[in-house]
Amino acid sequence: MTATQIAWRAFVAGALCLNAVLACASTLRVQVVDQNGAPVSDAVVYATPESGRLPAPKPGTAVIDQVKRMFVPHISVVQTGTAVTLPNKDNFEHDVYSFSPTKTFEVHLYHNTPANPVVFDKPGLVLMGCNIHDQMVAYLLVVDTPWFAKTDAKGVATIDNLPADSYKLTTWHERLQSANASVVQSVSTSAADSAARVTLTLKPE
Ligand SMILES: [Cu+2]
Repeated sequence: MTATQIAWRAFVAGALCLNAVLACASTLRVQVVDQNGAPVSDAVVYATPESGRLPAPKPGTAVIDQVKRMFVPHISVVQTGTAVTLPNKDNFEHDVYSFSPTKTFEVHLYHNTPANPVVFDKPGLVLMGCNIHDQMVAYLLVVDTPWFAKTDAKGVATIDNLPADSYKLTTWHERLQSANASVVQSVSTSAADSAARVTLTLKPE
């Protein structure tokens, strides 16, 4: 985009804002890098309004598969209240459990898709495993905000439909110094799209 196009886009977005508050939402693009400046994939980024005012929750559903003795995806992020189904795509049984205080559960030895999803009703980190296959590990981050994303292979997380406001931007990655650690910084968004950069100090793989 040229400078003129950017200016025009900001102007149009600003004009829309005068007409309807909802039109003020924009996209926040977050670049996550490590201490060496390398892009970090599979980081979770979420934005919480500094005011603490969140929209009424609209919890949805999510899926974490088990494929070839692995959880897919390995990292997930959902809004508090989300019902997560845990289909077993292997032709042998898994026994999925978590001892995490955020959600303690066990889905006993099963094939196919369990009848009942697991509802994650508290925010926090959930570490899941399988009682049969010790190498199976998945992380699920449960967050109180609808504005979250995971970084792609280029270390970029894109949060869409983010109303213009001041936010606490929290970033989590499984290789931070402790599992419950996160990096928090402030970011202000406007009617135009905005960008942020987050640097994480990660343990070696
Ligand atoms: Cu298993």
